[in-house]
Amino acid sequence: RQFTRTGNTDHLGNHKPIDPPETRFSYGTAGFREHSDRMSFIAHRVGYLASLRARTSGKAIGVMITASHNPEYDNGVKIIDPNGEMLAEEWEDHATQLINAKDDEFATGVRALETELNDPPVGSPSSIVLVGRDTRASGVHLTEAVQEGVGIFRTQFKDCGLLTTPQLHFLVHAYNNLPGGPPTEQDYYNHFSSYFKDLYDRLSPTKKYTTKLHIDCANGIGAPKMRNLAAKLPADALSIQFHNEQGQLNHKCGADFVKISREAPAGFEAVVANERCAVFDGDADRLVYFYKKDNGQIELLDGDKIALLIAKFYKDHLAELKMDDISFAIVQTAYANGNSSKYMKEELSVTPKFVPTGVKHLHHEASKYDCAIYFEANGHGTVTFSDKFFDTLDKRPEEAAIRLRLMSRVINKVVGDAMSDLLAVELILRHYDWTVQDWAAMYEDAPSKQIKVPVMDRSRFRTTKDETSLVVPADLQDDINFLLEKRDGARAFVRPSGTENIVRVYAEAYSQKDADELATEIEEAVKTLGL
Ligand code: G16
Repeated sequence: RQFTRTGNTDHLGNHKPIDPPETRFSYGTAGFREHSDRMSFIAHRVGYLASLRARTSGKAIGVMITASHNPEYDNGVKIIDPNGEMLAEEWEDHATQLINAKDDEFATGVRALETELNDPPVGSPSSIVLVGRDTRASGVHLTEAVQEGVGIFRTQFKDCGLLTTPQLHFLVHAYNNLPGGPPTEQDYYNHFSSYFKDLYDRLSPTKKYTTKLHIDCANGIGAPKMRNLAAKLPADALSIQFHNEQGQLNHKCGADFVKISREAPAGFEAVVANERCAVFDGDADRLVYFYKKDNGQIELLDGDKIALLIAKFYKDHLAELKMDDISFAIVQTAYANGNSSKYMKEELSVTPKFVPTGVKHLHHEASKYDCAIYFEANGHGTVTFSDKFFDTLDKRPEEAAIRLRLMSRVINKVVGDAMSDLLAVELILRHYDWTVQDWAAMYEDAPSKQIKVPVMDRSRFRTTKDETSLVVPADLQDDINFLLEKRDGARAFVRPSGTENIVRVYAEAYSQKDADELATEIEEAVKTLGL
């Protein structure tokens, strides 16, 4: 078993050298993500890099082994920084350099990096790499590859086993920031369930909100972990029916499937119209909701709708408490539905900030405010808070301040977390005594269509910084502009994915027919290029 570019061994023991040898890898939207048979040498080098990050910070660092919403045969690795957030950008550059080194350049690359970082101490008791993995079959083998990489400079290593991605973020944050011994998975359940219970106990009885909830677990790690969490919630708070706990990961189910296809997941055939359904993705860091309508179609409540529900709760409370000196923001990406941004401006008086795709960009922007809600339309998101936010709230005795404080603990502030976001959504619906239909009625989505177009080399597509226009291929952008000129008020863009070998086509128009046609015409234009 080897973990080099030329001696790359997959989890079945097959020798799969990287071919062609000059293949370049980049730390994409969410770390390195590839077919799992190419991941071993990457995981090994990321293990080393994480240990270096742990040594330079003298803290715990996380390595999560997951390809999240991608198919089962893919896998990936991403590094979690000491505060539980995404890896700092300069370290992404170190990672890209190191992973792309040829085998005979690796040792020199390591030496150069050690020198650049002033030879950080070896063997510090506080430096440790915590590794978690989702349910993919290749995860165990990749954990071993990370362990060997961490071992190069004898840094401590802890295999935390099967976890959701946000659970590992939580553990890393807790390890470095909270008193007490090393945190455990149980601490995660205790934390979120106890704040949920405290807030739940303060809410009035409901007339319209019902406790019945279906959850699509995407056949992933969210299934056992949500069961663990649910077992600790007050018995009468939620009556959950679990679906898709054991089958093929993300196959015809999960948040990405439901968001893009706008169909109910497999396994929901018997669910009746109008019942509230929540959907996780493979590693439970995304959440969307839907319900079946009487006509058999689904009404999707995606990340934008979740953002607005949470934003309404925060805005209402901040207004009631007259906390005018708290800076507040909502952060979105180009995929946000136009009507969600319009609602924010017109109904909540908040002009959304736009950043490129990727939680790291949203989180970074959100952190500039005392309280900021960020969500990608695909269901990734959370709320961030400053110390000032909590300090101000701590001094306020009013019921609204207590509710806001508790809600802000129910939310996993370091990263988007399907399980904690679900608890927040359920409490907010209960607070307003809303049905899922009331929530959906906040605004009507502008008709939109997203298509994934497989390509041979997605690096042949490059966009402007705001991702709404292609720099190359320029001809394709000309074609898109031409198609847009024919449709008043429409918008569309093409962007290469950072997680799959596809480009994403997004189109929005006045009617669904127009949005569908526009997206299909752009899809054809992409395919014609044959890139
Ligand atoms: C990851 C990122 C998200 C991003 C998504 C899709 O999600 O964490 O921020 O929106 O990929 O990215 P792209 O459009 O570049 O493929 P996940 O759930 O796959 O980890």
